[in-house]
Amino acid sequence: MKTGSEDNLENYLSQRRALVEEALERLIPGEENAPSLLFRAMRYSLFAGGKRLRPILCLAGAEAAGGDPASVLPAACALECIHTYSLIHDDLPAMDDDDLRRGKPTCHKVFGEATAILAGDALLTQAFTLLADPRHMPSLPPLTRVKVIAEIGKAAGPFGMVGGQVMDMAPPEGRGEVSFLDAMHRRKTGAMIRVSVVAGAMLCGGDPMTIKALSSYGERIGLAFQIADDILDVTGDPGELGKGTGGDRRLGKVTYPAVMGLEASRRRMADLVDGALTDLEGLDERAHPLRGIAKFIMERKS
Ligand code: GRG
Repeated sequence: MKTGSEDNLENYLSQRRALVEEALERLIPGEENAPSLLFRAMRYSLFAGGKRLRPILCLAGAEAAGGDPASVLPAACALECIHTYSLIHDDLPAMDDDDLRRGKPTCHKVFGEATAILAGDALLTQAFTLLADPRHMPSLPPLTRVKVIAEIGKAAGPFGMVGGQVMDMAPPEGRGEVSFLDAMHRRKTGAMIRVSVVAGAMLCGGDPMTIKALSSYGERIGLAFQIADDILDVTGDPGELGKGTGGDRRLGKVTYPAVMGLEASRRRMADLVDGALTDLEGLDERAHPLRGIAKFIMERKS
């Protein structure tokens, strides 16, 4: 699928989103399962209307590596489950204490804290069931499956997102450096974005050069995504974002605009996106969606 123009990218994203929605609907257990409260809470947050960036990156990574995007849908859904778990936990009173997420009351506001914690736990574990169960992606070589599970576990866990979240809780005096922000966000936000692209390619037997290029691309757009997020918290429209703005400042968070100013943050983001596009230079037209997504990350409004 070509994504040369903005219209094409919009079409591409909405078609891919539809594929992901359909797969999530099919692969995530329904509310008829017991205990219904848990499945309701999991599905409430999962289907609250996210952009589905990580699963779409997984499909695009598969395509860039010459594979069939539809064949990696279970992994794409697993990535969205992990992401949704992280949002549920991040919104809890013990963390960011947010009332709105994806334009709706947060999970703990609707279901209570204990259920929200458990819904997050259940989404995380269900993600690894989706990845490991040989009924999903049945023709996948077992060693590839295990390697992908290990990569995703590393990105989600203490060496990735969870570690980054803990770094985010560090006292303010240690945090005012761009190098600290980069290190924290590479783990907190970037690791899951990077692994989404890489996992898609690995699952389709991508060659080492392609995986290396996609890994670097993913790392750069992961950081660009976070800078965009920080900028949107200052300049975004709460209606489009589906959550309030100015939260970073209220919580005393050290952000890119706070450390380097808005203009320098925008320049840094643009440089990262340029670098990500350079990473893709050796890949053919099957990497066009990834090129479009890199620009979308920089220009997004939500
Ligand atoms: C609780 C272990 C744990 C980790 C939380 C990802 C994360 C770590 C917290 C989210 C906090 C946050 C707002 C980070 C900024 C970047 C980010 C991940 C934004 C939300 O992701 P989107 O924009 O959300 O892809 P949608 O709703 O579109 O899926």
